[in-house]
Amino acid sequence: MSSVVESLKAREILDSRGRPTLEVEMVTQKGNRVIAAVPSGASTGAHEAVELRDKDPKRYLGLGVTKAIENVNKVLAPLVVNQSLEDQKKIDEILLNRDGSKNKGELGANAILGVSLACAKAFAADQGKELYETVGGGAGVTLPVPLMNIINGGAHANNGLDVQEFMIAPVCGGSFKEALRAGVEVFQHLRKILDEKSFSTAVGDEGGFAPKLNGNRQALELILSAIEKAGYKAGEDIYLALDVAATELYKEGAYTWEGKSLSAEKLSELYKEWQGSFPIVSIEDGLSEDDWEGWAFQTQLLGKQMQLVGDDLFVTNKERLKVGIDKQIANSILIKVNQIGSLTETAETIQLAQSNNYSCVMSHRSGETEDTTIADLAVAFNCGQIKTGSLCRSERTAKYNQLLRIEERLGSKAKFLGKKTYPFL
Ligand code: 2PG
Ligand code: MG
Repeated sequence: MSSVVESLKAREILDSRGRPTLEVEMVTQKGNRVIAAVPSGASTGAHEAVELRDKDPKRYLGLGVTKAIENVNKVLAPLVVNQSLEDQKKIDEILLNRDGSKNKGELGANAILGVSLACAKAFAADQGKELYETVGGGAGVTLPVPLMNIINGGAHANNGLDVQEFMIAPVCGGSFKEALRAGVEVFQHLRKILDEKSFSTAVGDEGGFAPKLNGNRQALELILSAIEKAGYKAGEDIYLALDVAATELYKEGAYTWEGKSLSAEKLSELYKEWQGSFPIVSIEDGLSEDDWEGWAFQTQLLGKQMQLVGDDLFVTNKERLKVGIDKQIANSILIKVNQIGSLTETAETIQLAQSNNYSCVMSHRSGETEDTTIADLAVAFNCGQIKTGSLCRSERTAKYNQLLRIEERLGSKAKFLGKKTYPFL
């Protein structure tokens, strides 16, 4: 019996911030039932696909998603029921054509993505396989280096830190499982250190600690102490990574940084100086989403010695990535399924990046659910890196736990590239 959609429906559920999002439940003619939930960002890029919200102040402070749900149930479901699940590209084409807009503003990227991912999951279920085994032709064997966000700032906390995410990248241990353990040990030591210094150990949106510190540099120093206390070597076993999310700091041609106004050049030079003191291997959104000139300068200055990741800059969008490749801007792209809004387009962007030697970092959103799809996608597309938050809060650890299962299932086929992920090291 071939794999065909029997029925689907969307419903309103809650994300990890207690805001509504939607999930799509799909049943196949073979009788398999799957659910795909859609994540949601806080520091969203202006060029992301549209997340459709009701804007009805009487429900969930305007954040309800009943319109998007109606679009799934009344508009998309009739087009998808009875479709074969063998050809994801064709299904996504049907969804995109029905929307017809450039930014999915007609039906909502949340509506379209929910259906797109549910189809992929339903197909895997019908094959009796895991998602990572069917997406990308089943070629996925690479377990990602996890970029773990252990101190939260920016739009994800209210501690006044400019940098949104202070991450560790454990490359040690020879497997994802051992790298995960190293990360957890550092996280637990960081908790102790913060506690001893009478800093808050409460966590931000992505599960990293959110203490009120003297400045961005102190966050890096505390993390280095935690790495040492945990018995690892910074710059050998574990590297540091940042998501500055600088779009949030940008106003009228300058960046507000620790109370001062800095140019793109000055901010880039500061990152270079930091790299002299800290083993920073990757900086995401070091500059703002439309500051192409600044990005060109930064890439010239730093692009040979570290990973420069475009998040708000590229928004998982093939067209924007093409511009970046042509102008030689950045050397890496963050991949967020809901920034672009369908699985096929996500796959195309990854392919474009990989064939132009841009690394890919599969990523969660700050508003997540228990859905673990991105863990499978990271492996399926051999991204080599994943960013899925800290080592607490189940919506974050769920993805790590899924990667443990995948690594175990892959057995001797599993690859963990560790330090080789960063060829410039
Ligand atoms: C980011 C993300 C995820 P948000 O900026 O990279 O960490 O945050 O989902 O709030 O955009
Ligand atoms: Mg980001």
